[in-house]
Amino acid sequence: MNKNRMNAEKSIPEMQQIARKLRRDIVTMVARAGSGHPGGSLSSVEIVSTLYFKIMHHHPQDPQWEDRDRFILSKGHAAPVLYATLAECGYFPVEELMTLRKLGSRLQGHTDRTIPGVEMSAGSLGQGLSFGIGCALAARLNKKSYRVYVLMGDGESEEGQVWEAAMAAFHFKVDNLVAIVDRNGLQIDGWTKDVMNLEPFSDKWRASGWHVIEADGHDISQLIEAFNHAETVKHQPTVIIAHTVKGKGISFMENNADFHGKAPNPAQLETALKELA
Ligand SMILES: Cc1ncc(C[n+]2csc(CCOP(=O)(O)OP(=O)(O)O)c2C)c(N)n1
Repeated sequence: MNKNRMNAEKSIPEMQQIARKLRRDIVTMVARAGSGHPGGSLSSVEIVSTLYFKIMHHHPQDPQWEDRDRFILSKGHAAPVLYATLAECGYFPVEELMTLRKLGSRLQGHTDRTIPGVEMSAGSLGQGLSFGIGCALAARLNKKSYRVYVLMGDGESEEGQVWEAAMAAFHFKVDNLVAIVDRNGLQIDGWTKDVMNLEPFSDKWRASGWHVIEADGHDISQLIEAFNHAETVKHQPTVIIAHTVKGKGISFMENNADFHGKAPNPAQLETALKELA
């Protein structure tokens, strides 16, 4: 199989530059739209960009390439981070990002499969892991070697379906799938520990039969190591608990649940872009 890793030769400083650019795109497109989800998009920037630029095998010019690794954004409200990354890879023009949430635009507020590079229409939380297991089992049945990556939120992990899927992945020994939890500690209504405590979180995954890796979700080297390590784990699924900061990179958005689903106003956008310059 011809496995092409896009820009795999990029250095860590170059990856950090890409992450800054993606953050600028995210806040700008959400501000232009006047609505959207910046907080959980900003916390996932390194996770998503490391996958697309360093780990996954995919062809932006051929989004349906059947041997591509699959990325499933289960927390579909974080669409801006996926759109910005796909555009940066070349799936569609970067200028199109500014049509986010506009009438007639392909780039709806939550991910839609009609967008080149988007694998799953999402937005109703809790479904992506089940979908990903289906893709992973299909690879096994079809004797394909592609891998499946599912990104979930920690608030999303309060959904019962996530744990049904966790059981199924262990039962079927799904080792070509990696779940990543963006563990930013916040959800729509505040801290997860106050809304529905998830701890002992990693023990729950372990008890469900998963191999657990913890990493700093903003440290690209740690993420690369975690994804490479995951590839060596056989006969059981792997979860990477990525510790992140919601709103990462913009002082007034960091750890602020207010910016879960709110656009910055023009003055706030100016400040944000200065911080990300
Ligand atoms: C089934 C379902 N219930 C509720 C919502 C509304 N909702 C959208 S985002 C969100 C919070 C999600 O928190 P988390 O998964 O931690 O996302 P992140 O902080 O990473 O953005 C909620 C409750 C939804 N989209 N789907």
